[in-house]
Amino acid sequence: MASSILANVSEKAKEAMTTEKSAKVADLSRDTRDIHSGTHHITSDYGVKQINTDDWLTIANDDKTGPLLLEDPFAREKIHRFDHERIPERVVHARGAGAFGKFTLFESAADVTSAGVLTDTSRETPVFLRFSTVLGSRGSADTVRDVRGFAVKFYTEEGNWDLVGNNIPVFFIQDAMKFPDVIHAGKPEPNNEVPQAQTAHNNFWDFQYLHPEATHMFMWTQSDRSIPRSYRMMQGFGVNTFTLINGKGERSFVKFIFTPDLGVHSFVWDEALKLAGQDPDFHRKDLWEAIDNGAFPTWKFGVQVIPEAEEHNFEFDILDATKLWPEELVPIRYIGQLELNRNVDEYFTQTEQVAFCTSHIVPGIGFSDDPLLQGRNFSYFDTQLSRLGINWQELPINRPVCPVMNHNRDGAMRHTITKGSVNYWPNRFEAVKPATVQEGGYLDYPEKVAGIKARTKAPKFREHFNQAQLFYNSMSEPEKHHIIAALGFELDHCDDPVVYTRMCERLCEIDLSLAQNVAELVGGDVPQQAKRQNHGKKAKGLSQLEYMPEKPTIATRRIAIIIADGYDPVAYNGIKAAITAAGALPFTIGVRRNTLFPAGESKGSGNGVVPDHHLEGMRSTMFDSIFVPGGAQSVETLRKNGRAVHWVREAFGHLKAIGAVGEAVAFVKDACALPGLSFSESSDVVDSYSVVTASQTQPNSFKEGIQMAKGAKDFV
Ligand code: HDD
Repeated sequence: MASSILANVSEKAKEAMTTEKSAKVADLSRDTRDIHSGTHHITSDYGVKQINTDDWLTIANDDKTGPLLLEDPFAREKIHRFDHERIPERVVHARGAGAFGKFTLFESAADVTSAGVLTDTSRETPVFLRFSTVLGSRGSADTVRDVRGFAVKFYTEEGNWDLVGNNIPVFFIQDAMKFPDVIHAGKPEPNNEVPQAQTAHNNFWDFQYLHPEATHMFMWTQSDRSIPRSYRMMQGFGVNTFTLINGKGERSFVKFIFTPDLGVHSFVWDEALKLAGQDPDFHRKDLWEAIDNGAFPTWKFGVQVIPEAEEHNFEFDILDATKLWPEELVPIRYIGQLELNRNVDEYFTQTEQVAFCTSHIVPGIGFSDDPLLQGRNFSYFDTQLSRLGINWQELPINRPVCPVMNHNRDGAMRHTITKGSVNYWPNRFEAVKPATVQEGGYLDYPEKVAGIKARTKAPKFREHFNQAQLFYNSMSEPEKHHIIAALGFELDHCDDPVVYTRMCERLCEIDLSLAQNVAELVGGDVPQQAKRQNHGKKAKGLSQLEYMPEKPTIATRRIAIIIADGYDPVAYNGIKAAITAAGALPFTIGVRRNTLFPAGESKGSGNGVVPDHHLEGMRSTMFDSIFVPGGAQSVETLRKNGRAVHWVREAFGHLKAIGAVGEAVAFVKDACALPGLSFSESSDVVDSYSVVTASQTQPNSFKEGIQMAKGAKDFV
């Protein structure tokens, strides 16, 4: 199968996965049983071997089946277990996918923190990362327009550090107390539970208008950031402002950032929409397959640091989660790398039961007075109580790799057996006592706090539009078009004129032409005047076009090669070799999945190829690019096949690279034929392919493959 084409890497990766056990993987093996190792018999949960797990004990007669007996403990146990398989899904971020990995540092941040995980460059800290969508329920689709969760559990030597972030650097609200409102407004409406995993409805946009503070974030969600091509190709942000404390006791404010080495890439909206139906597990599978193939995704880890004394030097409040810290003002210092290198063994016990708490920090890291973070610190522990119970931290995926010892006891499903005659401190034995700071104890930063008790925030929290403008101004032209189209789509799904009319007014506070374009589309009043002058400023790092990989690559991209009987074998083999050499994944898509024969060969010749899929089984949306080799008979068949024509047209509509040689060149041109359309000539395309695939290990193979394919005749 095509997915095993990274066979060499894959074997190495698999070996690494089995031999190189991180401290966490070794820890998990204590609780892991393998149904594939050794011979096992089915037993009941209380250990008795069973001889029949299909037939409930009954009173049988020769010609009659009798009533089932309630006395059957095996049948009852099986049904009881099944009835209780589900736990409450997460109230937000219910749908997700996770993987194990490691975190390493290439530069110590000892000048700003004493945290071992951020200062000890010899360490490899095991991590578990769970990606998620926010609004959909557990069975919803991966590719919907939504924020993506990026939650990292660092199993450090000093305890677990949970960094529970998103792929967007800001949030909808400033105060945690509004969280139930923003989520209720985004989730399905309460009367009919519609729509699923969508923000395209009245309530969501009603909320957005009524909360001007949400303006900056909704601009991000309407951008391409909320329809990522892959979890592997999006940034991760801690969002909230945390603090770092160094060995001298000095405190700084900090934001945490992960930037993917593969670059930041997105779908076009039409692809995302279709994929939600065609392959709802697209992102989950993409992550799984990449790791399984040894193409381990990596991110650079960075910090933005503001010394405590400079807290008030900015025109925005640095504790306001609806604001980012522009890189021009606070540069990102990249100090480490995160790599995912191991898939889970079991979804439920690992990805579903993993539980994060923003309040879980380690010495050297602290909170700030960010009012969103403070509320989050209460909420996460609380939600784990209802999802998993009070002993949730004992679950294998959640327990730390460092020793845990204290006087907490009991509770439902307690697992740990603690020996000894005391369970309180102080005790006459001096057993299990607090640590000193020198022994690694967590020291709370002695922050001076004074003020009037009131439900209010500092004045800078009241400005909501500067950064929404900054974001929009920083977009490239195509990104601006996408935002207009996205708002057009979302507000078109709102049938209450109050909602879409008001939203068009709100857009007028960002940019007049944005508001005009959207209002035209959705039927709002087209404004003639801006409600607020656009300041015209731009910032670095907001347009995702700035995040192209250092060396352009097509590695891990999925490329479909479409053929029928009579295909040109030289072109077919050439392009396949080229794609493989570049570390991308070729998938042969045939008119059928039974063997297809090259030009001049027929059944019985022993030659031919068994396609990975057939044209009806897949869609162009599932691939990053398509290629059609020549071969008169093959191309003729494809020309007459409506689905084949649709594949090419659709890929073209999604602006994908399409390659063709020989007879297929005319086919591709005809399939995409639109008035005024022109194609780049062959050599340009070969060159641009070579540029994007130049690889250190096999510098010429891709070119050679392409040349081979090109040798067949014309090339598009
Ligand atoms: Fe949250 C889950 C990210 C604000 C309350 N949140 C959750 C997850 C992510 C985030 C990635 C999924 C974790 C996992 O994979 O298990 N949340 C964020 C970010 C926020 C944010 C980046 C803004 C900076 N969240 C936020 C607020 C509250 C919550 C203000 C409540 C006051 N979040 C929760 C929760 C969840 C959760 C209800 C549901 C499941 C869970 O915690 O474990 O407690």
